[in-house]
Amino acid sequence: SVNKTWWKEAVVYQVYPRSFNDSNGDGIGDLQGIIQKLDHIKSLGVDVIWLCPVYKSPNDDNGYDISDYYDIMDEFGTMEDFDELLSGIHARGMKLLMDLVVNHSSDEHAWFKESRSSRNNPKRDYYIWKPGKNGGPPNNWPSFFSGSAWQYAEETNEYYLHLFTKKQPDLNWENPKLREEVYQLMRYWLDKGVNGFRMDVISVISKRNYDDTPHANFNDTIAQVYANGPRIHEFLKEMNREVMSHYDVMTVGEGPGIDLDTGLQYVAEDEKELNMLFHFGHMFMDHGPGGRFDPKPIDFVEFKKIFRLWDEKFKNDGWGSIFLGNHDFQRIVSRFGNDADFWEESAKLLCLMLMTMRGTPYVYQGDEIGMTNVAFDRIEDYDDVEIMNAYAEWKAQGKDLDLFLKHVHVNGRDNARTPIQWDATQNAGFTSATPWLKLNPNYTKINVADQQNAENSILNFYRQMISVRKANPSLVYANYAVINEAHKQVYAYWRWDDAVRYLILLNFSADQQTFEVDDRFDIESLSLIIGNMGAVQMEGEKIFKLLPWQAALYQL
Ligand code: ISL
Ligand code: CA
Repeated sequence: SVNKTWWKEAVVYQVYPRSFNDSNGDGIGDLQGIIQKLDHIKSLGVDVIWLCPVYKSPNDDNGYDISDYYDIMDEFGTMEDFDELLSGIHARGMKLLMDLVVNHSSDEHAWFKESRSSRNNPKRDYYIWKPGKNGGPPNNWPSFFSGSAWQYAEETNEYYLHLFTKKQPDLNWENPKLREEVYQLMRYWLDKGVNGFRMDVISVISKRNYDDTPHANFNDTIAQVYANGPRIHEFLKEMNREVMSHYDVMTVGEGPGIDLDTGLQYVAEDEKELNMLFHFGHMFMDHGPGGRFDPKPIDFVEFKKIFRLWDEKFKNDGWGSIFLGNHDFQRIVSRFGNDADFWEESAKLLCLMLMTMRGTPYVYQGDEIGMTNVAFDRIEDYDDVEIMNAYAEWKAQGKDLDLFLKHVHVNGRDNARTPIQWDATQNAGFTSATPWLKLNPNYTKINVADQQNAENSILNFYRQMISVRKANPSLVYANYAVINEAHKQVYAYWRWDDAVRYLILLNFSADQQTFEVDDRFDIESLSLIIGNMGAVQMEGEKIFKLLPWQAALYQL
């Protein structure tokens, strides 16, 4: 929308602590490790750090299963370390966004231990308990991470709901006491000085009736049964009134099943719920009906269309976020770029796209040096619970396990979770011990130290591109219009406001492309602001000849 605020103008950097930097030689990234690298993050020019969960957790889903919301995970350090991290971030003029995971807790949380102990425990109703049906679970709901979403608990002869793993029981948002507990823990962190929250699977906290899902396709079950439940907006308004409205903070909602019809209501300014959303259309477009382990090719024209439709949705109200990857998906250069023949060029092109769209850009750790997907040849080398559960399911069903491993190479979440490649020394400078997840063996070629010294590196391109965004605030708010959306290889768009006009050209292909711009604006006087290989050659008044993976930002 037109109202200007700091979080619209911010560039966010996402840290996945387990894989960032190990300070104490146990093979696991930790808070002191992040503190040691704050100058690296600051050097990018970003404003906000989003820290994936660091709360106390038995780590069934790497911190997305929280056993104490008021404490730090042992492996990551102590509350003193956290306070030091927060003040180190603030001292450098940056802000900190915490991950808020309150659709579910860990089954090792004290609330759940009480809840499962007896049917009349005062905490019973903090979770969702139902009697079984015909000797089985209460309904046919599937979990995100394979199998039924219900787990039987002997103590009380009932089932509890877990949309994710069975160690992630869903919290019961219908219970006002539970909601007050959530608001209280949010205030605890905000009172410490954190600057906002990224809200994990916030789209699924309000449950519908517990009828069977009629859908065979899991994505339909998410969209029509799990997401956008009847009280979701009531809960978010209450949360905003009780908590966020008392602080100058930013919130970004995450969640599958939020689509173009339902998205605006979460972030429209008058609704007073959240500030912005991650939209996921482009993140699921290469998942077949069987989900991420059923890959299909990306439809590039559809990719452009998704960004256009969301931009239209938020142009007068609400706000979007611009991201191409995170800890749940592939490496962006392997997925949307070309990590074989045009690794450097395409990584820079994706950066140029991120920093020239309308919305708040998010950079995931390691993308600033073009880290790539990894292909371990043994399933034992993987760690992610989503991969391991799906593997067990394929095995039980007698399906082709070599094929499964191939799908993991393409789409597994561990692609984005291999440790950050700081330098070319043993273990990439990430740890002095055996890392919790193997490094990508290409760390001798792709690492921060080398790129630090190379003027034209991907790393230095990220720094330049972020400073270009800062120097051109119109890139944050200006109008956006895609040019020739039907073109199968080139993504081109105009950005403009009363003061300034921009043209962005991105060749998403390994071939040279001839591209004609439309005549929305006269392009007689073009000046190149930045490109990944200089200015684009012209062949006529409005015709550009783009080299493979060439990207350029012009001012008119
Ligand atoms: O990647 C997905 C499915 O294959 C997504 O649907 C993803 O699981 C979903 O967006 C929720 O992700 C978030 O919550 C999960 C956690 O495992 C992810 O890491 C987190 O980003 C449960 O807390
Ligand atoms: Ca450590």
